[in-house]
This record gives sequence, structure tokens and C-alpha cells, in this order.
Amino acid sequence: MSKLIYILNGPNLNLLGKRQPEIYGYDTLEDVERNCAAVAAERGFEVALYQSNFEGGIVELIHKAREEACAIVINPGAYTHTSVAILDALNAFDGLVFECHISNVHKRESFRHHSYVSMRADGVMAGFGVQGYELCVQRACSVLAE
Ligand code: CA2
Repeated sequence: MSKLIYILNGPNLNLLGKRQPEIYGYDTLEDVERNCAAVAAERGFEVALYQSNFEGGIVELIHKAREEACAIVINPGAYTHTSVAILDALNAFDGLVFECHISNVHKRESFRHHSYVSMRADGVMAGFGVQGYELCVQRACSVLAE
């Protein structure tokens, strides 16, 4: 079995740690990758973090995960609330899927309350800041070790 966990990020998340720290905090995606890699390594897993501002880019990364990864932790950004294409791609992935939102989307505007990705996700994290990514990686490792 693959020991690689993909961490996928959607549009605007390349700005993490650089804008709107009051909502998304001060950590960058590089910090997220480093922290998740440490959590995974303790359990014998590896991570690969990707970000795309394009819906099709995320779909292609999910297709690549089909070949390489045992689990996907995904923050689809605003595509969470709109993208049937990302849901369809995730439905074609056989491994674990964890959906991760930095902010508590349920405390925000009503258009953020619905997620297409949740229809496929094995677990959903929201409002734990960037620590949510590490918690998703930890959960993926635990389930895969069962
Ligand atoms: O809370 C989350 O993680 C979100 O997925 C973030 C999305 C938002 O559309 C979702 O409703 C909830 C937005 C990502 C934007 O990321 C930025 C990060 C730093 C600065 C500006 C944008």
C-alpha cells in the first residue's frame, strides 16, 4: 500500500499567511507542509502538498492521487461550495478523503454552509485553523494503520 498522503489546496490558498490573517492565520502553505510531514513521518507516512487556482488543476491532481496516494486531505477553497467536477474526481479515488477548512465555514455566510466535497469525504474538519490539516493527516494515518 502507498504511504503517501496528498494535501490538496484550492484557489487563493497560495496567499495563506500573507493576507487576511484574522481569518486564516499567519502560517503559510510551506508551514502546513512541514508540520504535516512531521506528523506523518512519526507514523511512517509521507505527504505531498499541492495548490492550484484552477478547478481543472485540482481535478488533475486528484487523478494523479489515484496512481500515488493512499489518502487525500483537501481544502478545495471556494470550489467546496460549487464544484461537482471535484466531487466526481474524488468519487473516482479509492482511498481516504478528508475535507479540511481553516475557518469554521458554518459560522460564516450561508453560501459556505453547503459542500459538494462532504458528500464524498470520510471526515470533515472546520475551524481548527491550519492545525486542522495536521489533525486530518493524523486521522488518515490512524485509519490506515487499522
Ligand atoms: O476556511 C477555509 O479553509 C475555506 O476553504 C477557505 C476558502 C473559502 O472560500 C471557503 O469558504 C473556506 C477561501 C480560501 C482563501 O484563502 C486565502 C488565504 C489567505 C488570504 C486570502 C485568501
